[in-house]
Amino acid sequence: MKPIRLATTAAMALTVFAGPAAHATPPAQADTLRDAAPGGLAIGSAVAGGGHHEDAQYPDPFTSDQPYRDVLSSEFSSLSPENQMKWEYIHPQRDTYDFEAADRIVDFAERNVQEVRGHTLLWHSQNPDWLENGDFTPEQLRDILHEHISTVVGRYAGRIEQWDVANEIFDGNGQLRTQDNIWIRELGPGIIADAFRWAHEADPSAKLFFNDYGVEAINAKSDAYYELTRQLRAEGVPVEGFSAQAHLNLEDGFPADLTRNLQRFADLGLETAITELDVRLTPPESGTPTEEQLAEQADYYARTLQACLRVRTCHSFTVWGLPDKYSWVPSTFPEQGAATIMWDDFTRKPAYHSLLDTLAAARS
Ligand code: 9MR
Repeated sequence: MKPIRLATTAAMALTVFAGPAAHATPPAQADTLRDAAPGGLAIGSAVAGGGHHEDAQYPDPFTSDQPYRDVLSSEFSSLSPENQMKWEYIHPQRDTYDFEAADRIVDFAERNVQEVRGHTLLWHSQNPDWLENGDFTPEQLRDILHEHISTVVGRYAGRIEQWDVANEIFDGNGQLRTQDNIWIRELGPGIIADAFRWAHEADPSAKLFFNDYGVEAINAKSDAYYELTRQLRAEGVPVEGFSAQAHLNLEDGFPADLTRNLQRFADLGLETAITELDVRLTPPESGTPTEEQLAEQADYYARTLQACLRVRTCHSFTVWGLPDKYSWVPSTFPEQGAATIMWDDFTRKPAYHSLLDTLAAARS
């Protein structure tokens, strides 16, 4: 599914039916991110639900907040379930799958001509207790993972553009998570290749990704991905993408070599993507970010988008949710927040405008 091409077709049809007068008037500046994006670049958002929302005052924004749904459909051409396809939600008991929330998102995306990024299949976190504490033999665990991947990827075959097959498998030093990742600990690193093979069998059309945070720059962790993807591809394993989540923090500085880093993966023949962008900051005591913070945040958003625009294989650029009230950030970093591109009433922050302007500039 290529929604952007459809959008272009719709725009062309409009020009045709608008008659000669339309040619005299320059096309209006696109006013949403999805309309402003150049052809071939999907602009996405995470869809809130599950996870930290469970204990928040907003139980399920996706089913209860119509203005939120309107923003998701009007602004974005790609959606990523923030939690709804993770093991603990989609596979709550060994013999039970719960596809309700995930189906809702995929159906919504289809109605609104949006791509979907599937997230995620092999991860150390948000696994159900029955799995983590199940005392399974290695053979049983292998069968469980195989069945899960075949079932979940197979259910949405042809409807999901990109899958985060393996999420966050390396630590900050570029070492495989051999302790906290149940799959790698119990089955060894070879299970990673199998996960990609099984996903490919279940949906040959989906692009299969490694996805992680802290890999925006060239560093030990992104080097580890570079080596692993090179090796797996040489062995014929269907690894097709590398994505940087991009959970940025004004206090950490901007990863200035982001373009160069994505480019080296593109040079290996991989798709690249930005999958979970947000830019957190520590507001002053009033709780409201300063003008300077908002301007700097806008600059981080724009520079991340520019990096994606510069790399030929970067076809997907996703922000990790909005508005601030639905962001995961304050539940994890209590002093920080204001990380998204919209205020709580869905009005646009400077960061939103910087994305829109960057897209408009890329098109012209
Ligand atoms: O945003 C997600 C939040 O609602 C969950 O509580 C949290 C649990 O780990 O996961 C968050 O999403 C993470 C994503 O799945 C993987 N990359 C890091 C994201 C932020 O923690």
